[in-house]
Amino acid sequence: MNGGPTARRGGALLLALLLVALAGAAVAGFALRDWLPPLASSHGAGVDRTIRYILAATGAIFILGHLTLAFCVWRFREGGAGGYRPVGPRAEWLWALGPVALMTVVSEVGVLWIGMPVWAEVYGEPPAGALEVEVVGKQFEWLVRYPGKDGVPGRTDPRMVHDARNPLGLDRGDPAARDDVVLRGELHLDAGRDTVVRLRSHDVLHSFSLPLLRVKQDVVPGLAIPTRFRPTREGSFEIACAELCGLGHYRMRGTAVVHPAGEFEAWLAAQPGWFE
Ligand SMILES: [Cu+2]
Repeated sequence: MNGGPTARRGGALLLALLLVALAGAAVAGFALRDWLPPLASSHGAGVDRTIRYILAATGAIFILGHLTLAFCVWRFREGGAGGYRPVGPRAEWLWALGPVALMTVVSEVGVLWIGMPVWAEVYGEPPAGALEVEVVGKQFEWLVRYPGKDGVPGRTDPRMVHDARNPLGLDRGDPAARDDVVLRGELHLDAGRDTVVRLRSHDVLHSFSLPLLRVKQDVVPGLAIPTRFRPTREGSFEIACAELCGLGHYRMRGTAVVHPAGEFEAWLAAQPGWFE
């Protein structure tokens, strides 16, 4: 059903306006509020910068695309001034390859340029004096271990794991293991201090996520994966599992307590070892 020239004109105009309105609504949705949660780590500023860059770059392409589409719908409508003209293969290639080249520049050049320094901060060599802590994911909780007063993490053995008595499988026979501090669902950090969290899993894939600290790292069975960050604000922050890991995934949460600068060591010294 084509309708008369007036109906076709009205339809083209309506569609063009709808496309412009969609683009406008998308811009308003992002511009009316800041979607990123408050920031509580130093490298997180770089993560936010990367996210905002991608949003602005792809957003500009999105708007440009919609305006071009709206223009073409109106200009080349049936019976309109532009009329319908088939394009040659050269123009088709240009329109196909142009966006690919543009997206390559946006994603490969821009993201690498802004993101690589952040990557180096998260996965580079930790500075001397960094706080080292182990976090183990298991269905469905986070286990946290500090090496204790001797500063040496003790041996663990999967055969010694007992859900209530020895969740980490600490080897009682290893003197270094006796003073290891083990906590369930509670990670304690020192404000302003570089921290390296070594991540392990007891069962399946998990993902260690501290949204306000912009930390998210997959936890892979068989690997000990370090992730580095420096908390900048004291307080309590949510730890979440960001990888669907089973029926209880939704309740695999914990709390990261960031102590005021200088108070962490006193807290740690007051914690008894698991076998003490
Ligand atoms: Cu999980």
